[in-house]
Amino acid sequence: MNTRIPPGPGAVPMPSRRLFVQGLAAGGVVAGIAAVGVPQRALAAATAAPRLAGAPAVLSDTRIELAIGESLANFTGRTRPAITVNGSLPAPILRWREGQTVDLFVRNTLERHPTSIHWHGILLPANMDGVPGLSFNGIGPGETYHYHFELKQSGTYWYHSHSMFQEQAGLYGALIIDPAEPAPYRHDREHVIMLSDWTDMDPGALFRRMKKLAEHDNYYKRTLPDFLRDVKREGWSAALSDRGMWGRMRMTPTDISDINAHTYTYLMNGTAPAGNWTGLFRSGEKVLLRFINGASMTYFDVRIPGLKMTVVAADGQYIHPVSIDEFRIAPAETYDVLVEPTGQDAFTIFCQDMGRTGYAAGTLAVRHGLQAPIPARDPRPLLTMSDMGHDMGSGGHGGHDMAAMKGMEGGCGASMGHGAHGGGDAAGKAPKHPASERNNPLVDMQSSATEPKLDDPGIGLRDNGRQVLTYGAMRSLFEDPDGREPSREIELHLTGHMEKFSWSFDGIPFASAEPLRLNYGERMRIVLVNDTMMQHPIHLHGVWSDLENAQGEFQLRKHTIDMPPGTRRSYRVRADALGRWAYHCHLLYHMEAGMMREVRIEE
Ligand SMILES: *[C@@H]1O[C@H](CO)[C@@H](O)[C@H](O)[C@H]1NC(C)=O
Ligand SMILES: *[C@@H]1O[C@H](CO)[C@@H](O)[C@H](O)[C@H]1NC(C)=O
Ligand SMILES: *[C@@H]1O[C@H](CO)[C@@H](O)[C@H](O)[C@H]1NC(C)=O
Ligand SMILES: *[C@H]1O[C@H](CO)[C@@H](O)[C@H](O)[C@H]1NC(C)=O
Ligand SMILES: [Cu+2]
Repeated sequence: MNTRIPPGPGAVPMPSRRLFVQGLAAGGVVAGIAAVGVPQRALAAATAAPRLAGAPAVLSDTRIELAIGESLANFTGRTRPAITVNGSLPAPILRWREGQTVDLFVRNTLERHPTSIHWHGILLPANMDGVPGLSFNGIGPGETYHYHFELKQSGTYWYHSHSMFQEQAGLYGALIIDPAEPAPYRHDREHVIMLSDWTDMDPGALFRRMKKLAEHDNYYKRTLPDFLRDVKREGWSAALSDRGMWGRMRMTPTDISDINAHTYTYLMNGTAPAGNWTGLFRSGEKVLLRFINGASMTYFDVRIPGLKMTVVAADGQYIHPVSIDEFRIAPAETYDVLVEPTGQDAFTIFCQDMGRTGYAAGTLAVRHGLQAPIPARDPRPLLTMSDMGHDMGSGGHGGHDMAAMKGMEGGCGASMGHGAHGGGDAAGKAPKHPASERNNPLVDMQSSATEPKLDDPGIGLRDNGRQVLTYGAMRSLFEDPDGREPSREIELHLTGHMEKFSWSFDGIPFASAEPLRLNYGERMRIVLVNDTMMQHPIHLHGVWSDLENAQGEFQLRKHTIDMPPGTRRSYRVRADALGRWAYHCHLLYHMEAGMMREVRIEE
């Protein structure tokens, strides 16, 4: 039986969406709030206030004072509180040079709440990493924390708050480190392109809504008409069994992301689509675009119609150049791409969300005031049983996104035991689930597929006629910097319960989990198995995550490893940084819901 749902004609058409907020052309921070200000009065005053100049856009001193505070932002027509760095959203770009030592004095001017800054992907001492409770106690109101570290790397990174939901409220910025040695490519100019998601809601209230009604933003349930269309195409029995299975798995095929454009306005460099953020070029120039996904919950699919992109770095680290038309960027990832715009005065940088509910967009142009057409969003992708790691083992065909179902344990599996005899070698190994997952009320899914799927472009990007970046297509420009074979292996399962909006590793949420202990100096392997139906970008602080290929060889150095549904991926870690480090899903609300561990590197 074929359980694949073709993404094209079968996809649910986009209803007209009154809720999709394009944002305001001139949206952004409108006023700072003095620490002593009365919020109500400040809110009223903000309507008339001019847009603040904010901090200089790029800060390059090695001794910098940054003030974290509350500002008022108006991205949608409503004035809402935001958390900013020196009144700027995104926070100012920090730009330094490899080998420099920097001193940052971060002052908390918030009235009541502690804050923090984490330097994402930067190798530094544990007490400089900025995670309250692990690295330090956080920065209390009125306090200043002195960050002091040496820059031992180069590339495109970013920084953000690690306190509660402050990242969602605006506390994120780009961090660029110029290399000590010349880059392996040439470029004439560059732009930092920071993508993010903005909500008018109080981020804490949004989290509470997720706990209460996790499917709030996913009301594209398949309806009777869609079902009848399926029947026409596939026949009754296929359509029925497909629908029945989705019901038992408690997920509609259109559940791609937890929160989408019904809640979010997507921003490019702090600008809503209506504001068409513009980066300039001269025809024929080589332009380096440093893409950073600073969103709390949003995967973006990025393309520039009319331009090929050459990816030259991933997560700040050089790779062998790859020429593509489109890439998916997970929260916290960065990609550096080269483009050579020519023949047109303007090109649209189009970044649709993975669920195809909205987009961030901006323009590359020869001068301000130009715009190229904005493409239509792709059809809404539907998850396949294979995406869920629950293929029915139709055997034989299917290629990259087919993984045969093996005997399944646990809830959803029990209802689907149509005895599959996996599709031969492509079937992979049946995973062994940790005992803590069994009979665990916080775990509603277990997977049966165990493929790295490094060559799979991902849900909604397969066979779209464009060349799409995959992890499999990227190789670090250098050999394994450690060289040793891993001496041991830790397997962790990404687990969750959709309706409870409960997320964890191995079914154990952060609050009740023991730290993972690594021995100082060891080279070890982490194997992640995604037992949920969602995609999770997993970030280990303090050390690199050296992704392995399907043969277990070093392939790609990253700081954030994306884990699509239906994948098992492994990476090597050199435990060369003593101390307590955070290890978590970089979807902010998954982390807050418990998908986090402490990693302790000790002698
Ligand atoms: C938000 O900004 C828009 C456009 O600048 C303006 O028309 C609107 O009045 C502002 N809304 C509030 C509540 O300040
Ligand atoms: C945003 O884009 C503008 C225009 O290119 C630039 O001047 C500014 O530095 C950028 N700011 C941030 C925070 O990225
Ligand atoms: C940020 O704001 C603080 C407080 O107003 C100020 O002392 C500091 O110089 C500012 N930093 C920059 C880089 O402008
Ligand atoms: C954005 O595009 C509009 C319409 O083409 C134009 O009026 C506006 O000036 C553009 N903004 C910038 C920053 O180029
Ligand atoms: Cu997650």
